Amino acid sequence: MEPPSTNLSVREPVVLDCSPVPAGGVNTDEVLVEPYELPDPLVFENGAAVTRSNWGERRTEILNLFEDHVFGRTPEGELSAITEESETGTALDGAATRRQVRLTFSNNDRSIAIDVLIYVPSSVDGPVPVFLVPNFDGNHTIADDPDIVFSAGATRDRGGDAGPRGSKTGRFPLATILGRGYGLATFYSGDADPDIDDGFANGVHHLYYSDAQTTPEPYEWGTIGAWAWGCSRVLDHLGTEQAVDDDRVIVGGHSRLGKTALWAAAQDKRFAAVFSNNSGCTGAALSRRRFGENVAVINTLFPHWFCRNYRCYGNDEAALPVDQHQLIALVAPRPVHIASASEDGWADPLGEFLAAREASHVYELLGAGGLEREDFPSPGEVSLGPISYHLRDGEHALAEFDWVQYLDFADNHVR
Ligand code: GTR
Repeated sequence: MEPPSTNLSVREPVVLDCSPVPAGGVNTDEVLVEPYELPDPLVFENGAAVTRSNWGERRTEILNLFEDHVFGRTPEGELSAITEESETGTALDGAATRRQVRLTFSNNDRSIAIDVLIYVPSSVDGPVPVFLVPNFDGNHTIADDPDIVFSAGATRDRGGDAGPRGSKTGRFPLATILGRGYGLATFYSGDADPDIDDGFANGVHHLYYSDAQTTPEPYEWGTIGAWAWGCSRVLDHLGTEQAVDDDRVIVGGHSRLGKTALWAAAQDKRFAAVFSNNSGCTGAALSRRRFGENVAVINTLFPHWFCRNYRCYGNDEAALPVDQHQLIALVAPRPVHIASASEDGWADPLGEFLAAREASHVYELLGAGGLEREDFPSPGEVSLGPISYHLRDGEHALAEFDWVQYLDFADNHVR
């Protein structure tokens, strides 16, 4: 049997008709996980076998399924864009150069601005590899530094009070990252689209609406799609920064932004690698396990994150045409690091590990290796293969321990 044609220009809209189910129970007992069968990334939807030479077509097929049923399609086309420098200075007692730029995008009589905060180590000659890691709470929260421009978007999204400077320094151990010779770029995810179920009133969606459109179609992007789009726009900008090696940008994120990082790297092959920290449901964790947060729950709590079609799979994960090991596989053969925390049952650590293991089949087909262990690790154990995995001891968090593993991973696979 021949692989199907995957011509993007002739794709029909996909509009599912269902009554979304309300959030039901949540299982956190491994014994109660029911048997499931995963969709095989190495078999086309029409049953044809996937080979190394036709993986590109299967990749497109899987990507299209994630677009139409999970994250929504990201619109194509460039917006009118302006870049303004906000500030350049030194940071970390001279160990780093800090740059801040504002990217403004306009269309349909609307505009949005993404403030980008970039650090590069002063001690390194030449362009450096950079971690691009968006933040939840505003750029001013990642370090206690009065020169960081307050995120205006965070002020808007939090009723006028964007919170104190430096409240999230634990998630961004700058001295550790820069001391290892890497740069860090970050932006407030709400600059691309606020994390609020408000009918997409303030984000990038409006800029792409066609005539008279007022909301995304059921198969069009939600907020995670907008955050991933923001990652790609910041990558565009990093390509203009002389101190940055834009062939070695590792996109990463924690939790909802860990889901985003995987979706960004899946869509945009310019990202050299990705880390996804405690990303859980619709991130790295297998949906069919229904352990911890599940599809009905996530669509009830965060209806704006995904495309509307995804709501049809609440309590019906077996009907999903994809599962999350295939999201990881979309990154192949680029290096990917998945991480869990031992007390983070909501994100299903075992489901994250199993997805990484299942994605290995695609990496192996492409000759890239894969996850280098079969058994679920004990807390503190790290496996640094082309698909890396670690299980940190403790709660849902992005901690210094996690960063040290991501830096080792980058040393091994990106540098
Ligand atoms: C939780 C959500 C998770 C995860 C997390 C986070 O409330 O249920 O899917 O994304 O938030 O982003 O911190």
